[in-house]
Amino acid sequence: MLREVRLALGSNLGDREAHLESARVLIEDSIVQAMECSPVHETEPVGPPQGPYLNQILRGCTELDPAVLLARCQAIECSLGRKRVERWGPRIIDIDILTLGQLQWRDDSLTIPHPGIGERIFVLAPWAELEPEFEVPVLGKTVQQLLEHLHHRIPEESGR
Ligand code: A4P
Ligand code: MG
Repeated sequence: MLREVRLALGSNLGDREAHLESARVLIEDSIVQAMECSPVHETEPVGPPQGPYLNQILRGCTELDPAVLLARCQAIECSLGRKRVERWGPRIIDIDILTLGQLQWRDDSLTIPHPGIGERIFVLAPWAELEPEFEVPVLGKTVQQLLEHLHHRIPEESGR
């Protein structure tokens, strides 16, 4: 079944722009058809102290089912040299699945839509430049509405 897919890329180690570029090439080869990309945003790190991130959102279509999609994303992370050290720690490349059509999915290794969407300015800000009026499944709000909601909350909460 061909479905729309949205992925979030993040990198804060080494040549961040090159890592995003490599990820985009591999994703277009093996996951996403008719891919479109948001602008790249430099963002302050959320989590333990670490360097700033480059973040970008990709959208397109895919035939892959959720488990295969996750496996391909993780294979690409691996092939670019990602090591899983600490949760929320620095990384060469992170590929998160934001949405897959209207699918709502939850098992031990995968939650779709990604549970952090509404809390993450580093996801919502670049996404809003790509498609502000896209209504996020389950959350029932557009990307722009979610971003504005986050901006209006107390600063300490913003981006967590
Ligand atoms: N997993 C469950 N659902 C999903 C999904 N929808 N997409 C599981 C991808 N993976 C999903 O992920 C841990 C496990 O989540 C995976 O094994 C998969 O089975 P991970 O990539 O190993 O660990 P993580 O990325 O450290 O954790 P998590 O919860 O994905 O964190 P985030 O949301 O990715 O945050 N600051 C800035 N400015 N920019 C960033 O991009 N990223 C993070 C990580 C922290 N701070 C950041 C940024
Ligand atoms: Mg992740």
